[in-house]
This record gives sequence, structure tokens and C-alpha cells, in this order.
Amino acid sequence: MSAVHSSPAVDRERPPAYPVDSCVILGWKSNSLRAPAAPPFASIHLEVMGPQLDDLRDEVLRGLAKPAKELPCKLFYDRRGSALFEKICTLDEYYLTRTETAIMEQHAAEIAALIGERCVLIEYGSGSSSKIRILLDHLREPLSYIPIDLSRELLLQSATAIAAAYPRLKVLPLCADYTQPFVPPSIAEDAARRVAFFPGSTIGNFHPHEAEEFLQRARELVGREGGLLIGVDLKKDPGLLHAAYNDSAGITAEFNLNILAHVNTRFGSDFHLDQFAHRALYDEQRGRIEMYLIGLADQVVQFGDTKIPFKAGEPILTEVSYKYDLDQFATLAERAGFGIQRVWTDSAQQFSVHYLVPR
Ligand code: AVJ
Repeated sequence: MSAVHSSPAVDRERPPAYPVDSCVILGWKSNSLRAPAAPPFASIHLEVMGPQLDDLRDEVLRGLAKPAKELPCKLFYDRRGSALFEKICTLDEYYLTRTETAIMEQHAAEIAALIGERCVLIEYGSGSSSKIRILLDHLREPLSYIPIDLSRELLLQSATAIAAAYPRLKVLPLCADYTQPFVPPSIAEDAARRVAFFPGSTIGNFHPHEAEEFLQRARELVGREGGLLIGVDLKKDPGLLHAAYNDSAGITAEFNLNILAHVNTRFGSDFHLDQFAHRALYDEQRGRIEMYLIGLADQVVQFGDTKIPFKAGEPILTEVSYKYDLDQFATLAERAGFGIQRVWTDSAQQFSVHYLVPR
């Protein structure tokens, strides 16, 4: 255990659950009603539970060895990729973020009432932790916030900002790959319920069977009394969908290509970014966006000891983004042991936010 404490009295009551690697950052924490004007600061632990570099490397190699090559979309989010994604979220064509945010803002009081007081909030893929603020601004006495993200830097930065803005909230960031089963930090407090938050329609990045398994694990995580607040993008005019993933400023193309730069720095491969092109299409039959990088020439990419041949025109699948009907999503949720307590959409039915509770 290599935890570094700068403030000795903090977190005595919560020994880290998995001593993989842990560090402490400074943030404002206080049990008093007023934020302290001066130290003592309390520390924030960043719990890190993989994935190990080797696991990720194997996953990447397996994907590139398939007859139809693919890369895991979680690798989009290195520092530059996360910044590009934030930029995508502000684009006119990318209706998802502003629509979801508007739905949450409009119904924040009702959502907060459903969640109730003294909850523990767990966010999958917290990124910049901006949407959770809508909840935190309306919830009654939320006890703790567990943001889960793969990007350690972003997680630390966002967790620190949340801890500073909400001094009474216990912030317990967890660096983990939530697409794999993981052990949540033990929460010993007298919380009324655990509520998981999965915004952005990131559920769409799972294939349907994976989405069902993920929802089952979320159901187990939140327990009998818990809930899941989840954003789900809806089926709509293919033209609008196509535009959302082929923006005119070319940010999505940059975001897509950046996965190769990330793979290069992380695993020492030698993808040439100028030898691949962005392509996104909507498969109406399957109800999903498919995002590809298309090889522009015959080429061989060196990946460690492995040589990976590419033909001109050959695609690498980098992301799928499923779009749902309300009925279709309800069926999926039910199969995973959830019932829909409430669903909100915008007036144009572009996007939906669901509050799911165990059935
Ligand atoms: C936040 C993962 C749901 O699929 O729309 C944005 C990611 N990909 N533009 C999505 C993304 C291309 C986004 N998710």
C-alpha cells in the first residue's frame, strides 16, 4: 500500500479496498456547513484498479487480429481525445449533450425527488464531471460521489473540482474500466440508497448483449433500494444522425484518428495517422452508428513484435453507437432486472433520460 497522506486524520475509517496503487490529492473537504477559509484540507484518495497495461495491450492486439479489425472505443479518451470529445459536445450537429443537459435541467427537481436524500452517487465514465453538478445542485444531502473513469488525470482534476465546489460531499474517485466487472469502494455510511449515473448515451457503445450484462452489473451494484439514471439516444432521421458523427468542422474525424496516436504512445506502435481516414455511417437496419478508420494504402503496422498488414480501403471499427426506441430500451432494462420508474425526453424526442429501479 503506497498511499501518501498529507492530512493524517482523514479516511481513517475507510481502508482502501484494493491496494493496487493509490495516491492522494488535496481538495476542500469539511463536515461543517461553511467551507473552511483556510486549511485543514482533507485528502482525496484516487483508487486505481487497472486495467493493467498488458490487459489493454492484449485486448488491442486481439481486435486487430480479427478478420474485421477493431479497436476498443475506450481508447479514444487520452488527454487529447477527452479534450476533442468535450469539443464535439459543443458542436451544433452533436445534439446529444445539449439535449440531455436540457432534459436534466428542466426536470432536475423531479429527478432529485425520485433519488431522495442521503444518496451515494456512482458515475460511470465521469470525464469532466460536469453533468453530475445538475444533480448535486438539486439533491438533498447527497453523501458521497464515486466518479469512475479510465483517464486518471481527468479523474483527479474533476474530482478535485467537485470536492472544492461541494465541501460536504465525500468524493471517492475510482480509476477503473467499468466495461469490466470491478469492486466498488466499500461505502460504510448510512446512505439511503446508491444511485448510479450513466449519461451521454454511452450505453450505446455496448452491443445489445453487452448492454444487458452491463445493466445487470449496475443492478447488482446499486442493490434493492438503488436506482440508475441513464441517458439514452433515440432513433431519428438518419440525416441528423449522420451529421452528428460527421461534423463539418472535422472534430469527430480528429477524435477518431486520435485513437491511433493514443495507441502509438501507449503501446509503441507506428500507425501513420495520414494513412487513415474517418468514416461514420448509420446502419438503419441495426439502428447504430458505426465509426471506422479506413486504411488509405496497403501498409504494415508494427505493434511490438507483431506486424499487422492492412489493405487499401480496409476498415478498423473504432466505435458503435446504438440508438434505441423507448420500447426497445424498456425491454432491455427489464431483461436486466430493472423497471422504468420515469422517463423524460425533449419535445422533439431526440434523447431520453430514464430513472430505473430494480423490479
Ligand atoms: C459519449 C460515447 C456516447 O457515441 O455519441 C461522439 C462518443 N463518438 N462522437 C457517442 C462519440 C463520436 C459518444 N458517446
